[in-house]
Amino acid sequence: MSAPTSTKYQLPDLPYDFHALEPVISAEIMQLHYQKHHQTYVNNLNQALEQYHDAESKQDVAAMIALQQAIKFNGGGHINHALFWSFLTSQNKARKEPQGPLLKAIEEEFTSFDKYKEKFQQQTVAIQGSGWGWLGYNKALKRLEISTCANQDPLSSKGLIPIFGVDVWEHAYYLQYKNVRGDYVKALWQVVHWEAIEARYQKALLHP
Ligand code: MN3
Repeated sequence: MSAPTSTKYQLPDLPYDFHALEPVISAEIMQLHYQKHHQTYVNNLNQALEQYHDAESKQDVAAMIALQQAIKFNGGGHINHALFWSFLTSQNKARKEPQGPLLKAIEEEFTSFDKYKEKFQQQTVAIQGSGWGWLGYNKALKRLEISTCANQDPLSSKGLIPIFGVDVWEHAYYLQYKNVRGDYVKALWQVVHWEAIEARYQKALLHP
């Protein structure tokens, strides 16, 4: 009898071509970011989980604890990037701003969509080192919040449901924007898939 096959995480399909986000994000960046960076998080997550299950089967709690950082980093990298691809779309499909309940909630929280963009940009550009800027939903307080996370920490580590987020690791923009993170974050609004993000917000409202 063969050993049970454990579930392996896999690189999700990219919902568009590598050049779909041009000229905002070059095909070269997309290809490297998706095929190399995201794939590496997936591979390392699977490897860490395999080692974790092995340690668990030996009741080696110390080894299990030692693996938690690798699971957080690579697991976070995997789920953050899977979300990030879904937040973006080609310029001809991207809307300038959200509509409906999400727009209303943004206006209630930040006065206007422009004020939200300004605040989000400010906080996201100011992240020291590598990390992510997020718009999250606080289920307990029933409100939207801007938040930032270091490294690949997932937004769930702050108790928020991710609605929208931007990867500001240098690998996400350096080949095109060099060290000017602000230009990258500002340009990215042109390829935001608000329709998908509105759907995430609606789902978050229903989230148990
Ligand atoms: Mn990245």
